[in-house]
Amino acid sequence: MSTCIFCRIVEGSIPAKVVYQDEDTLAFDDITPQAPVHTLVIPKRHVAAVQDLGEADQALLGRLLLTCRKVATEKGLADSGYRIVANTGRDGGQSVFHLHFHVLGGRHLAWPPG
Ligand code: DGP
Repeated sequence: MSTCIFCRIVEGSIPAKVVYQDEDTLAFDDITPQAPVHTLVIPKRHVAAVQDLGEADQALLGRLLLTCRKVATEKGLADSGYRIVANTGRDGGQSVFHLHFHVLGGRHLAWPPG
């Protein structure tokens, strides 16, 4: 069994509120939501962070962003807008080292981030 929390969600050994999935990507609601909509979009294959992606991952990256778009649309954010965030590494505030995009919306999101 994997030691990575998000790999375990992919395997189904940790429960999650799954919003969408396809062959390569999985979307599930964040356990500590920071906005009315807060969904995480991950690759099913383990990749630790954006920094670990390479040229061979172009199609996967496109698929991940299209899944973010699909989640945002299905959650009713298409007109109001939303934010996609990929915290990367220590200074980026990444706490789970399985690549994920946060899809946040349902309220006005301040800028710049802290
Ligand atoms: P980051 O700090 O960018 O690495 O974001 C990790 C996010 O993952 C954080 O918002 C909380 C969420 N999270 C951590 N563990 C779990 C879990 O077991 N289930 C779910 N649904 N979300 C989790």
